[in-house]
Amino acid sequence: MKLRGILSLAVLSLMFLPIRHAQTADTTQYWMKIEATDKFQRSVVADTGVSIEILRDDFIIALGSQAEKNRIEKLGWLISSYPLTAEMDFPAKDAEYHNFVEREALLKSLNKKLPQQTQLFSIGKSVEGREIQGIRISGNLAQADQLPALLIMGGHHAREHLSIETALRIAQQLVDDYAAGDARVMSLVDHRDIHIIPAINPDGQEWDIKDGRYKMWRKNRRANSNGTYGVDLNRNYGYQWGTGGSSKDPNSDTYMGPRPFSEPETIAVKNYVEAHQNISILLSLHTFSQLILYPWGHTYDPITQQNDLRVHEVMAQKMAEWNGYKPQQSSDLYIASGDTTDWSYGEHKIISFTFELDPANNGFGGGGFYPGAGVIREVVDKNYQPVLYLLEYSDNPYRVLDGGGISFPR
Ligand code: 0X9
Ligand code: ZN
Repeated sequence: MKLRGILSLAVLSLMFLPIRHAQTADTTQYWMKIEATDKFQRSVVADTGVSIEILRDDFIIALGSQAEKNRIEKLGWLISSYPLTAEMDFPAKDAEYHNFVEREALLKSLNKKLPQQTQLFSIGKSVEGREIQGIRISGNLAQADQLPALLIMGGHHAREHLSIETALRIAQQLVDDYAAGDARVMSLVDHRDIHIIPAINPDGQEWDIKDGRYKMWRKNRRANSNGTYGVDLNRNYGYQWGTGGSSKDPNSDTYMGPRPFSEPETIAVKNYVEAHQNISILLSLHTFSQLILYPWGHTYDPITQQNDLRVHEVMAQKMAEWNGYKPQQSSDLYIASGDTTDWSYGEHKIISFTFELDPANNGFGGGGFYPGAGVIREVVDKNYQPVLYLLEYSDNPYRVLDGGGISFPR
């Protein structure tokens, strides 16, 4: 989604290689090339209900239904469109990604490796009844609620498999480094309470890889009242819900749901966060575009509280030194309401970031969401230092400013 210059038409046509139908059998989705050059125009486009997938200097690429395509056409901004029809398959090299069962096994093995410092948990069940599993890592589990806490989540969006894998592998790295006696990691783990929930949307993840074929699925697997499937979990959180950049249409990829926190997955996150008042920093992993985003996302206005704004800015800037991503306010991308971090900051004043991980752009055939297993190691490595940095400052994120501020846990 980054501004990367103009692609040639030949390259563009490759980006529209046919991909399997993203919705139910009777609902065609369309790739659309749309004229939109700044955040204001992108927000108007996002408001139609399409999901914006790629940004270029003078156009964007979005995915949406027939009705949404009509709306874009009415704006006079539709350059071209292609139906999303056939199947998209990827080579067996992607077997390195962990599916639901493999993830459960890996988490169990981490717990076995470090039984005194790790605990497995579930925050609740998904629409289809899968456990939304996590791992808690702390040198003092018995009194972890008294320690400063960091929450890392991945997999709100089904097709963003790399966000799940990165969260999982960061947990693995922490456990391995602790077990190997790494001094910095031991000291951080001993004095912190780390919560990692790799896959918030396990149904979507499993659906997207069913039969060994990627389906470009984004939402959860809620059976909507009109026969379509899915609510966009990153539009379903309850802070300024439904105030822009999300859709009321159940067929839309950015469907906000019938009410805030209508979904078991988002309510589970809400309950978990509210049960752990020591969480001072939250990191929500998504893909792709190489961005570090911070609130607000529902408005172009910056955070009013100056020290909160500065903490987000300074931390984002610092983390960018390691992962090379671009730090910016969420709405600089486009306005979207009901996302995780607007809620966690807006409702709970938790310092909150969304990372849009690799790759930088889509490449060919929708590869942005499916970059292959070859990128996993590099992406985990470049994001490990940012995570250690967040852990370091989770006792009092305001320490990154000169003046200090409130300390955690509150
Ligand atoms: O649209 C989203 O939910 C996120 N991008 S993604 O490609 N992973 O779907 C970005 C959310 C950033 N928040 C706002 N712009 N409000
Ligand atoms: Zn996402």
